[in-house]
Amino acid sequence: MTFKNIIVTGGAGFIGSNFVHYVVKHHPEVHVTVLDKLTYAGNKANLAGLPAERVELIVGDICDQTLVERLVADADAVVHYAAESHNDNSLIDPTPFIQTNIVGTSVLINACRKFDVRYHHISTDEVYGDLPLREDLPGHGEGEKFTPESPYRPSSPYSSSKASSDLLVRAWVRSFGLRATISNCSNNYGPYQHIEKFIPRQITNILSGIQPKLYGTGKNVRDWIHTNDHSRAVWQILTKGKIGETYLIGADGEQNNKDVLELILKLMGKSSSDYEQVKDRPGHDLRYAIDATKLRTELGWQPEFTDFETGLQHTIDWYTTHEDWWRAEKAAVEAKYAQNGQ
Ligand code: NAD
Ligand code: TDX
Repeated sequence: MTFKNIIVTGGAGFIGSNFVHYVVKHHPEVHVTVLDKLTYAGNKANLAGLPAERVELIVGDICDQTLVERLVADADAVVHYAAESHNDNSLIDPTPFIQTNIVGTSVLINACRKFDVRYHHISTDEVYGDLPLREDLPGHGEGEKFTPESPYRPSSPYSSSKASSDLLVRAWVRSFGLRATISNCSNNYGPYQHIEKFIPRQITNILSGIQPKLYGTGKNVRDWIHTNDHSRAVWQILTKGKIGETYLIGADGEQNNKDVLELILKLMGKSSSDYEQVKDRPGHDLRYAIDATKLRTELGWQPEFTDFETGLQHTIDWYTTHEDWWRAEKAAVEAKYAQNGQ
C-alpha cells in the first residue's frame, strides 16, 4: 500500500516530528500535512528546515470537527500522534487528557469513517498497566512481557485516556469497517523530546548546573526505544499492517531509572551519585516490557539502535548542541516540578 498525501496529527511534538523527518527523508513521493495545536509541547522549530513543498503545518485542534473533516477529505491516510502525553501533568489536571486523547480521537475516526480514509492510531504500552519487577519474582526470572493479547489495565489518567481511545478505534473497526491499525510503543528517547520528560530533564539539569531528580528509589523499569526505530515501525504498519490489528513496538531496552540516570551522569563526566531523590510519582507504574515478536515476524521490522549507551550519547550531544531549543523553557519547567515536590 502506498500513500501520497498523509496527515500527521501532533507532528510538531517529539515523536510526531521525528516521524515527519523520517517520511521526508525516506519516502519522497509522500506529502505530509501536519495538524498540530502547538500546545506547550508542540514546537514549530521541530519542523524547521523541512521543504515547504513536502510538509505543510496547519495549526489547529483535532477536536475541531469542521477543520478535521476539511483536511481528511483530501488525504489518503491519517497517522494520529497528537495527545496530552505526560503522566505527571495528568495527575495535576486530567481534563485536557480527556478532551484531546478521547474526544479528539473520536473526531478523527469519525472523519476517517466518513471519507473512508486509512487511519493509524499511535498508542502506548501503558494501556496494559504495569508488570512486577524482575527482582520481586521467585528465582529472579525473565518475567512476563506485554503482548497484543494482554488485558487493558491502565493506572493513570493519561494511560486510561489512551486506553479509552484505543477501545474507540477497535469499536470503529468492528462496527463501521474503519480501515485502522493500532500500535502500542514503549518509552521513546531521542532529539526533540520535551524537557519535562525523564531523560531530557536530567540532561538539561546537568547542563544547567541543577542536580538530576530521581523519583523514589529509581527501581522502576522502562523499555527504551530510539524514536527513529519507532518511526520505521509505524511506516511498516501503515503500509504493510493488517487492518484491525494491534502491533506492539519495543526494542528489548529494559533499564531501571537509577541505571539510566547513572549512565547519563557518567557520559556527561559527573559522579554517578550526584543526584537527588525526590517525591515518588503517585501510582507509579513499576515495570513495562514489550514482546514485539508479531511486528518482527509478520512485518520484518527490527531496531537499528540496539546499543542504548550509543543512542543516549547521541541524545546528550543533541541537547548539548541545541541549547537554543530548550533554554527558554527550562526555568518554568523546573518551577512547576518544584511546586509539586519533584
Ligand atoms: P508530545 O507531548 O511531545 O507531543 C504531542 C503533540 O500533540 C504536540 O505537538 C502538541 O502540540 C500536539 N497536540 C496536543 N493536543 C492537541 C490537540 N488537541 N490538537 C492538535 N494537536 C495537539 O508527545 P509525544 O511524546 O511525541 O507522544 C506522541 C504520541 O505517542 C502520543 O499519542 C503518545 O501517547 C504516544 N507515545 C509516546 C511515547 C513516549 O515515550 N513519549 C511512547 C509511546 C506512545
Ligand atoms: O524527573 C523525573 N524523574 C524520574 O525519576 C521524571 C520526569 C521521571 N522520572 C521517572 C518516572 C518514570 O518511571 O522516569 C520514568 C520515565 O518518566 P517519563 O519520562 O515521565 O515517562 P513515562 O511516565 O514512563 O511515560 C512515557 O512513556 C510512555 C511517555 O511520557 C508517555 O507518553 C508514553 O506513553
